[in-house]
Amino acid sequence: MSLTDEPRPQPVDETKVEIKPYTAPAGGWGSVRSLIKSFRREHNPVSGSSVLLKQNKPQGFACVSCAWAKPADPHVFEFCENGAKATTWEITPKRVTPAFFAAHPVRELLTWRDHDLEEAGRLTEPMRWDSGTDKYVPVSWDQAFREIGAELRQLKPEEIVFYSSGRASLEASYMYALFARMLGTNNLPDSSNMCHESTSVALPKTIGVPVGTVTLDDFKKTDCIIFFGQNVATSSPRMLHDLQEASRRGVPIITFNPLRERGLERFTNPQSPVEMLTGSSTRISSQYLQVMPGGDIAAICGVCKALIDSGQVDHEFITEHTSGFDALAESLRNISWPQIERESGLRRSELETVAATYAAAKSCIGIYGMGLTQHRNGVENVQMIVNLLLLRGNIGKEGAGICPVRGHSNVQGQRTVGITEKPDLVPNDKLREIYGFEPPMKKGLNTVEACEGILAGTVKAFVSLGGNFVRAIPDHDRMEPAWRRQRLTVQILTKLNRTALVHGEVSYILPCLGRIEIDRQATGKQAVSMEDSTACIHGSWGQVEPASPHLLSEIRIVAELAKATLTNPIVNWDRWASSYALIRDAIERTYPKRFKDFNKRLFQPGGFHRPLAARERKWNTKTGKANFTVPDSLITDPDVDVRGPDVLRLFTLRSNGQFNTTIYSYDDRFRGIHGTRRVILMHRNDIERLGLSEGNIVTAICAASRPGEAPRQVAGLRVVPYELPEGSCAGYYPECNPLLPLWHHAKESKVPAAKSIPVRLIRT
Ligand SMILES: Nc1nc2c(c(=O)[nH]1)N[C@H]1C(S)=C(S)[C@@H](COP(=O)(O)OP(=O)(O)OC[C@H]3O[C@@H](n4cnc5c(=O)[nH]c(N)nc54)[C@H](O)[C@@H]3O)O[C@H]1N2
Ligand SMILES: Nc1nc2c(c(=O)[nH]1)N[C@H]1C(S)=C(S)[C@@H](COP(=O)(O)OP(=O)(O)OC[C@H]3O[C@@H](n4cnc5c(=O)[nH]c(N)nc54)[C@H](O)[C@@H]3O)O[C@H]1N2
Ligand SMILES: [Mo]
Repeated sequence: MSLTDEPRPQPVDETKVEIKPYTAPAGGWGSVRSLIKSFRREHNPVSGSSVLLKQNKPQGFACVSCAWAKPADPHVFEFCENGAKATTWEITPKRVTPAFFAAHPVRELLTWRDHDLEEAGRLTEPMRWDSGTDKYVPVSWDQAFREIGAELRQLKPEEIVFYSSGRASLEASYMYALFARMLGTNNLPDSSNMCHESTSVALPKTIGVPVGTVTLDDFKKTDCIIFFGQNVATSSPRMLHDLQEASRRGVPIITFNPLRERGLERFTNPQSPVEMLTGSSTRISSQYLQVMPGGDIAAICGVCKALIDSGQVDHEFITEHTSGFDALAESLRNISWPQIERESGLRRSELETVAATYAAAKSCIGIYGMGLTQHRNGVENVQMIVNLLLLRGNIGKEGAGICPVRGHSNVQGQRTVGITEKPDLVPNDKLREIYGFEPPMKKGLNTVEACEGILAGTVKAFVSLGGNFVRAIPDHDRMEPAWRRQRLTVQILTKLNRTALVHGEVSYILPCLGRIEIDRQATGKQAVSMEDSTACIHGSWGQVEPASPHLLSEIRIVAELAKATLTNPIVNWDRWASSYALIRDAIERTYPKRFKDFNKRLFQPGGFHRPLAARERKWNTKTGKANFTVPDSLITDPDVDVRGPDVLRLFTLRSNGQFNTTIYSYDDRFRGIHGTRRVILMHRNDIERLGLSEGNIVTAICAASRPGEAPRQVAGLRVVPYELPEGSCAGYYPECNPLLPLWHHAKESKVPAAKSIPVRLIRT
């Protein structure tokens, strides 16, 4: 199908658009009102609220929203506005049944918006696309597995991709990765390839572990927090409790973010009756630096330079524990303050203030999110934070450490149990020893490479364990037509989304249980487990009746796919799918240190932490030390040659009314944007300079396209003045993804550079 006749979602009715500055703190009554609205919308007032009491509790279920840590001594309501929205969204009484698909051909559904597709409700039965009627029609589970198995067996293993979004449990993910490897491929890309892969590349090289080193306890003891590019009130709101406690102790919280995010300024705890009644709030950031997007390396260089110049580094730690300090110090001497100021967009005095606050603190935590990882130099960004922390010995001591805030609730855990395209991260010897097969040693495809394979026609089948791949990736207008040329697409989902509609020649939707639902197997009710952002592993029990009697668990679906596809039945997949404790035993055998006494420790209050050498100041790096890194360049996109006064640097954002491609509503409360997502946030001076006015409708065009490439553009964006640096602008993900070229990604990690897209705006 050509680009021009691809059905597109209809724009939302914009008669109710309202844009007004939000001045209240995050949380508070606004958060309660927003929750009540979402309960009403899903018609789920009673069961919703009783289920919420079980959220993030021992013997309860782990929230399906973000990956923030769950305390051992939970609050009465251990959930936030967005966690509660995610719960009501999953346990909605609405259903997408075979009758729904009979009434709506796929071509029609392609005109539905992301929000409307998911809002239609939970999928209830397995479906197969019928080319004659262009509808999804019911298929029995047996037949679906048989046919998918037959299709997969026809293909070479390297032609098949097994994607996972980061929600599936440790048990399901372990089985899924094992299945792919037994078939003969490491093609196991996951959502973290678009997210924290820059972390997974940077941290092992510098501190010898692939994940963050802080625990919740460190938040209680820290003296200083530095926060880069993470929107806590929307993306991990439960962390606001930890920040609020720190702020009350007088701990400085220094924020680097181009946008003034209200949730990073003040917070009223909706679970505190006193704060709610008195309308009081706590400050979050003590210093807010509106860095230019992509300017963090320059900014951190400035802070490091100031520290070194004033002799405020921890020489003892540096000598004993690190390597590469002299090279870093030398390179910082050669970087001038005017260069730093130009690239960061910040003043020398502001960065010197940061250095002074940091130097006065005995311990410091460095927190970061997508604002750092989703850049061409995303890996160097993370390495710069490590530099900053190492200068004062802030790794491997109480109250200190590095804290990448992960996205999906089990994205970190999936990597821990084998979801990776990199064979050197897999315990291949153990797999040989336990299962007696030869694991594939060829590197598999990550997300960007899988897309390249789809464009080139070398990827012929795509199996998704959750997620909404075609909406999450860059370059929608090139990827959607290519996606259709695949032979087979299989989506294991809870809700309908566009990825299932832009199907291959043969296509299946396999509906699964959500984590909040009771999972009954032959040996009784089953628990599953996940790992949070602090490398803490928890169990989770489903609480509500399944959305449909026809749903299977993800584990059962993976088991059946493996049975139908693999010709060599080494594993007794049925036994595993009947008793998940046996899968946990297998995980423990494969990773004996990480998962010691897995079944026994699963439900201890607060979960259990996997061991991390860097927490003990043991450095599993090539040098045996923690490594400083010299940044290659202060410039964000050194190899993307676009200049000109009319080029703006676009960074894509999440709203408070979405979880990734799941759009709960068209309201972004903290940013004061209501009734639309088709906006472009701009500095007032840029609006004027470019001859535009507030409320104009513009088309954004990617300014970095290569010769011969079709123009990348998104039309119908409303100009909204906002507090962000001149020369930058912001818009929502996934609406802006057609502007992001597939090749515009972090150099080593290949995370799409969604926070720095050069664009021009044309008035329409
Ligand atoms: N409610 C909700 N929660 C979520 C999600 C969701 O969509 N909705 N998604 C989940 C997932 S998968 C993830 S990965 C996380 C994402 O959570 P975040 O890491 O918070 O991701 P974003 O919202 O994309 O943007 C992060 C922030 O980076 C800032 N920023 C942009 N560019 C730069 C820059 O160059 N430098 C600096 N310093 N800052 C910059 C933006 O202004 C924004 O405040 O949240 C998870 N939790
Ligand atoms: N421009 C731009 N692009 C981005 C980003 C950005 O900041 N800017 N962020 C990137 C990031 S950080 C990420 S993580 C990706 C997200 O990419 P994905 O993880 O692929 O996308 P999601 O939107 O989280 O997936 C939502 C779908 O998951 C399914 N689902 C929900 N719960 C379950 C479940 O329990 N089991 C199963 N099997 N399915 C379930 C539902 O059917 C739902 O439609 O997007 C990336 N893309
Ligand atoms: Mo993510």
